[in-house]
Amino acid sequence: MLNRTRFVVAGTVLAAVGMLAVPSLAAAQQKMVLKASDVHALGYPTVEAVVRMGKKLEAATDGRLSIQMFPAMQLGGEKEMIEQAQLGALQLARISVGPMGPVVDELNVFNLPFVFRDESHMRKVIDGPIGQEMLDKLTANPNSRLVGLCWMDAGTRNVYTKKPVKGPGDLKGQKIRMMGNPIFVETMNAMGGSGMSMGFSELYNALQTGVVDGAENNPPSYLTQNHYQITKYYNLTGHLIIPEILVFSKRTWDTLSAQDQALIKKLAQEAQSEQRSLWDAMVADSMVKLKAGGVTVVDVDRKVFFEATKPVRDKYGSKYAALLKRIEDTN
Ligand code: BDP
Repeated sequence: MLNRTRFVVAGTVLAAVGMLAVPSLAAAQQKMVLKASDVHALGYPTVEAVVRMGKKLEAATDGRLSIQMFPAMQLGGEKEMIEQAQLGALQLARISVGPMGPVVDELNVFNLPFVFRDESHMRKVIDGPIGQEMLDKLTANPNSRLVGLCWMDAGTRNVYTKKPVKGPGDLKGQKIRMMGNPIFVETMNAMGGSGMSMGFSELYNALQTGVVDGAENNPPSYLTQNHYQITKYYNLTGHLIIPEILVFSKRTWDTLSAQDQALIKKLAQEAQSEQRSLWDAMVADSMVKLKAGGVTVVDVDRKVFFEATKPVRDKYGSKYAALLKRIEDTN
C-alpha cells in the first residue's frame, strides 16, 4: 500500500514535470489573450479600431496572440484602467490624455485650453515628431509603467447645458462636469463656470439629478452617452482638443519578443489611421442625430474664452515653453 502510494505520488510528480517540459512551456508562450478596455461601447471608433487591430493580430500570428475587448466601462473608468494596465491585469487601454496628465506631467501640454488652433493643427502635431516624442516620453517615464503605442482622435470638446451659453457670463453659477485633472476644473472656472471633476460613469445620473448643470465633450460622446437628452444646448466653445492614447502594459510588454512588439506597434499605427476615418464619419453623423434629437447648436465667440483662459495656459504651460512654441510653430 505504502509502496503503491509512493508510486502514485512519484507518477504524479513525473506527470507534473512532464507538463512543464519543453512542449507545454512553448505552448504557454504561444497563446496569449491580450485584454483591452475602453469606456466607450462597441462600435465607437476607438473601440472598433482596437477590435480590428485584434483581428489582424490574430491573423498575423495564427491565433497565438489575440485581443479580447472589454468595452463600455466594464473594467471601470480610465483611472482604474490605467492602474490595471500598470499592474499587468489589463494589456491595452485606450485613455484620453486628460487623465494621463497626472501620470506623465508633460502630456498636460495637450490638455491646455486652446493649445491647438483647430483639429487639423492637433493632427499635425500628433502625427509629427512631437507626437512620437510624447509617446516615447510616456514609455520612458518610470512612473507610467506603460508603453505609448499610438494616438487616437477625440475631436473638439464643447460645453453642453440646459441654457444657451454665448459668453462667460452665461456660465456663471453653472456647475460643469470636467474630467479628472485640475487643469480642467481651473479651465472651466476661468471660462466663467464652476468646474467639478467627476468620473464619466457618474455623469448621466449627475446631470439627471442636477448635481451638475452641464458638461463638455465631443459630439459622439455627447450623443452616445445620451447626455443630449438632458442638456439640449451644445455651445461651440471648442475650449479643448484632447487626443487619446492607446497604451500597453509595460509589465506584459517586457515579456513579449521583439518581433511581437514590432508587430503590435505596426498594427497600432494602422489602428491610428483607421480610427481617424471612423472618427470623422461619426462626428458628422452625430451632429445630424443630435440636431434631429432636438439639440440647439449655439455659436460662441471663442476669442473671449481664449483670452479668459490665458492664466491656465500660463500656470501649467510656462515650464514647457519650448514645447509650446514648437506646437504653435507646427503648420
Ligand atoms: C471622451 C473620451 C473618454 C473620456 C470622456 C470623459 O473619449 O476617453 O473618458 O470623454 O469626458 O471624449 O471622461
